[in-house]
Amino acid sequence: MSAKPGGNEKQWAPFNKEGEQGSKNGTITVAVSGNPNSGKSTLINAIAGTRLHVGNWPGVTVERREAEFEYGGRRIKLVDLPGTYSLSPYTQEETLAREYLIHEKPGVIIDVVDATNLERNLYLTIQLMELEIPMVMALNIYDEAESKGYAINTDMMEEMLGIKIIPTIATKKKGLDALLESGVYWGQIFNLVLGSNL
Ligand SMILES: Nc1nc2c(ncn2[C@@H]2O[C@H](COP(=O)(O)OP(=O)(O)OP(=O)(O)O)[C@@H](O)[C@H]2O)c(=O)[nH]1
Ligand SMILES: [Mg+2]
Repeated sequence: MSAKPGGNEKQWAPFNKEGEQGSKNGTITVAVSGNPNSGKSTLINAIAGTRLHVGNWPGVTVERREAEFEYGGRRIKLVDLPGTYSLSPYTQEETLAREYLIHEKPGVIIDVVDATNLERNLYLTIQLMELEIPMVMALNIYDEAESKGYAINTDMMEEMLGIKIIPTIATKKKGLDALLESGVYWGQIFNLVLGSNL
């Protein structure tokens, strides 16, 4: 996909307007969010491999993993958010995730959902959608959902939620290319809308 109207690089680079931080120096920041144990870290490890840096969130001992790399001609920065069931500011993890999403304004959210536990996971999904940041769902642990015989109608879910859903098996590196492609695509589309001040 070419998301570059009229050849004006400045106009389309994501979140280039003052104060918007989804993209710094042309880098698309992709926040990986989701419930504890949904497979966020496995997914980031599988995508980033040795490019992964592990540190801590400022001032706390909660682990922060991030990775920067080129993908499809764009520079991507993946950030692994602490696992949370909601964005209510009650636990340290929830506060960190919430503050990051609200103040750092990533260009895209990858919402990692445990396909074996949809009902519980979708609560956070709805809260994330309210932030109005472009979002793509990684319907992860899809192998277990299949082996348990769950019939998940992803087309219907996409229609109901209005977001792209990509089944993934992070442990087997399945679906990850489609996921990244989709994330970059939606980040760029959203920016086109912002860039044209609609
Ligand atoms: N079967 C299966 N297991 C998975 C998949 N993805 C992750 N797992 C397993 O799920 C468990 C949790 O994975 P993590 O990557 O640690 O989950 P997380 O979301 O980072 O967890 P927190 O950091 O605690 O929020 C691990 O045992 C993984 O091996 C998958 O697609 N299929
Ligand atoms: Mg983790």
